[in-house]
Formats: sequence, structure tokens, C-alpha cells
Amino acid sequence: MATWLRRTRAVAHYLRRSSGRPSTSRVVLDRQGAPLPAVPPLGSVGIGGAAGRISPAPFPVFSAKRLESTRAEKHLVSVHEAEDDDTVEDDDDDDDAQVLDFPGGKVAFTSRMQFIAESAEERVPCYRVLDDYGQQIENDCSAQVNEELAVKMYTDMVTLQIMDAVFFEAQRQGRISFYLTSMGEEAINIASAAALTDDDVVMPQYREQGVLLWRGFTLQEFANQCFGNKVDYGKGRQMPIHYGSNKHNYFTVSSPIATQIPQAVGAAHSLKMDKRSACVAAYFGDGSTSEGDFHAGLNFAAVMEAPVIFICRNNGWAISTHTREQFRSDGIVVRGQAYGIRSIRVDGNDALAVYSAVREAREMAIKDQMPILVEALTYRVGHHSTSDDSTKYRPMDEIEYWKMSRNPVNRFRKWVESNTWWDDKKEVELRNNIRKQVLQAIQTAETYEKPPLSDLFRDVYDTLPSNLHEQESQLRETIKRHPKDYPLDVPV
Ligand SMILES: Cc1ncc(C[n+]2csc(CCOP(=O)(O)OP(=O)(O)O)c2C)c(N)n1
Repeated sequence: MATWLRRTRAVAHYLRRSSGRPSTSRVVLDRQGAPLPAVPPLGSVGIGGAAGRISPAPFPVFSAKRLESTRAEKHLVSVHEAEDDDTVEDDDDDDDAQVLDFPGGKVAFTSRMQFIAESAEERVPCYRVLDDYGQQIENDCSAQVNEELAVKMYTDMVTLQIMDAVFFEAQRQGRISFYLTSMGEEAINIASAAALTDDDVVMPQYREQGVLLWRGFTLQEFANQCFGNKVDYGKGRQMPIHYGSNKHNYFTVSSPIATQIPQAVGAAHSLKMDKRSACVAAYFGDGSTSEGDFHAGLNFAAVMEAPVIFICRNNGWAISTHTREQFRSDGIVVRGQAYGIRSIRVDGNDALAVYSAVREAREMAIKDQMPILVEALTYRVGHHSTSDDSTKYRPMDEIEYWKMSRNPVNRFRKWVESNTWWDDKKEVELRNNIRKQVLQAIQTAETYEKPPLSDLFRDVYDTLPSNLHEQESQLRETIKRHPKDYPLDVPV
């Protein structure tokens, strides 16, 4: 067998040489899609070779640039070619040195039957910069977070906390129909947003209101959306918390989970075609990774080499489904490599770690035109939404532990304070001030009228089609017949 394989290879190698083709027929394209100089055949460069003179490939260009994730293939190429050059000693019994020239890359043979283990010996470690007490572990932290940035990050984390708490109460008082907090995930929200630029497109799931806050969406705009009043950009046609803003490059939240993932890849591919110096940040939870869209999206991104950062908030729970019931892999991070995507696991409750990981991810996504996966480990401290009571399916002490001991806002505050950029006086002033602003925003939002009934049927088609005309008339008839069943504050 070994002899037959070697002979076959020798014939193929002879044919390649006599046709003048290099033994590596793959052509590499640069980032602009132009072919890079062909890799010369071994032995053609150097003393007496064609050093510095690389002739263009005499055959069509088929394949594109390869990612680092396929570097194993390159390794095998060198083994194979070294053999072709007869620099490797012959050994009839050495099947291990032989390779299968398979579409997509050469694969080494082995005579050892070995299944790949279902999990690695050790879990992928979690990158962090701050210890549990908010002290910086490494002094040479790659993230250059100066006073101005640190204070803005901290104040936005506090604003997010207060907005969530007050809006949650507003729902309990019956003033809005629904709300969903990001409690416990303030660091992922704000620090990842801080690491992006406004040109980067955000495709949110629904627990990323802090990203929009960071970009300048005002408390009033948040309140208008939740109250569905006539100045809400969605004209009251979405449930509360389905924010969106063209101005802030933030796609509207859509409830079916994971749909944003393949969409993000498409958007990233379009940024690539337009040669824009920007990427897409797609946010999602651990539960979303059980959707087919997650897998389709990651594979699509890897193959298209799309500049997208997948930011997975692994918060332990998908409503009442624990991650143990969701997957058996070592979280999400290991799946990146399976799809050929560079990936990192980061402490999602460490604002500095999230900031530096996402900043680096952005740099690589844009410079190297490739997708990156960031798995941020965190915990959903709040209920899933106002429609949920999480104490029914998880222990109170688990919630308390994450709320108190692993609180990302307190931890970041300790670091900001240790730099003498923050103190108790500023803290009290900030919290009072933000609370007043949120309450004011709610009061103002309540004073606006609701959007008119006709808005329900507009904005999808240029001219209203007959079936929507019919539905509108039917609705008006029904309201006339049952006036008590419809809200009085919607202008008919
Ligand atoms: C396609 C689809 N299936 C199911 C649901 C119901 N659902 C809403 S949120 C949610 C849990 C999502 O969990 P995760 O992605 O971990 O995000 P988290 O809420 O923890 O932030 C589910 C199953 C949905 N909205 N869309």
C-alpha cells in the first residue's frame, strides 16, 4: 500500500514538473481580492534559482485567501513536498508520514485508531484583567482606558442600572406592558460598546440596551419606545424594549432569537464589499446558540471571511433552561474553532477585559477581514423579563452571589476609585441625578399621545394593498361595535 501510494505520488509529481506547473496550485488573493504572487515550486528560489522573479500562474485563479484556522493544511503541504524532494528517508511501514490529497486540504494518515475526545482535558480559560476586588492583575493591560473613558464607562453602567430598575418598576405599576433588564450584564453592554466605533453596525438580541445608551440614544428615546407613543420611531408597533435607531447604526431588536446572526454576516459581507473600515457586532445569548441560525451564521461568516464579531453573552440561563440542558460542549468558545473562527473566552463581569478583548477583536476583524467569536461569561441577575419569576427555577443564593460578590459595576467602580477618578460624593450625585432624569423621561413619555390607528397599516408598502385596506376597515368597524374593549388613548 505504502509503495503504491509513493509511486502514484511520484507520477503525479513528475507530471506536475513536466507541465511546468508549481506543485502548489492554489493561488492566494490579497485583501482587495487581487492575486498575490504565486508560491514558487520548491527549489526554484535561491542559489541558481529564480530568486525575486515570480512568473504569473499560467492557469486560472480558483481559491481565495485562507484563514489561519486552516494552517494545519500548510503544515501538511510542507511534509508532502519535502517527501517529493526526496529529502525524507523512505520507510515502507511508515503510513503516518503519508497524506490524503483531499478537497480542502491534505490530511495525514495514521494507523492508530483514535477518536477525538468529546471534550478537552481542561476547559478553555477565561481572560480577565481585574481580580474579584477590582484590582488590575496585569499592569501592562493592553486596553488604554484613560480617566475620561473610564468615567464615561462607569457613569453609563450606573445609568443603565438605574434605567433598568425604574422601567422594571414602571411595568410593575402597570404603566408599560413589558420590560427586560440587563442586570448583571452591564459590563458586557457598556465595555463592548466602548470598544466599537459608531461606524460599526450593531445587530442586537434584546438584552443590549446599554450599547444603544453608549451610542447616545437618550433616556427620553428609551421611554418613548417603551410607552409606544407617537414620537416612538417604531410608532408603537413593537413591544417595549424593541429599540432601533438608524442614527446610531443599531438594528431594531427582533424577538425571534438568533435571526440577527446570519443577518449580521450578510451586513458584514456588504461592509467588506464596500471596503469600509468597520465591522458588525452581533450580540446573542447562550440560548441562541441552539438555533440553526447560529450555526449557519458562523459557517457563512468563516467561509465569506466577513468582518463580524459574534459577542455571546453566556449568562447561564435561557429563560428557565440552564446551560447544562442547552449544550454539552465547553460553552460557546470551542465552537468557533470548529467553524474556523478565531475565538476568545472573556470574563463578562470585568469591564476592562471585555473592553480590551472586543477592541482587539475589532482590530482583527477589520484588518484581517475575518470573523471573531467572543464568549463573555456572565450571569443574568434579573428575571428573564417582567413575564418571568426566576426564583421558581433557580436558587436565591445563586442569584445573590452574582448580584453581590460578582457585581460588574461594583468591581469596575473599585478600579476607577483606585485611580482616584471617582469617590462617594460623585457616586451619590450621579445616582440622584440619573434617577431624576429617568423619572422625568417616563413622565414626558406618558404625556405624548399614542400614534394614530392608521399607522398600524402604513410604512410597509408605498401604496396600501387592498387586503390591508380591508383589515383597516374591519378593525374600525370592530372598535365601533366594542368601544370598551379598545384603548381610549389611541386616536382612531
Ligand atoms: C426562535 C425563538 N424561539 C424561542 C423564543 C422564546 N425565547 C425568548 S427569549 C428565549 C431565551 C433566550 O436565551 P438566551 O439566548 O440565552 O438570551 P438571554 O435571555 O439569556 O439573554 C427564548 C427561548 C424566541 N423568542 N424565538
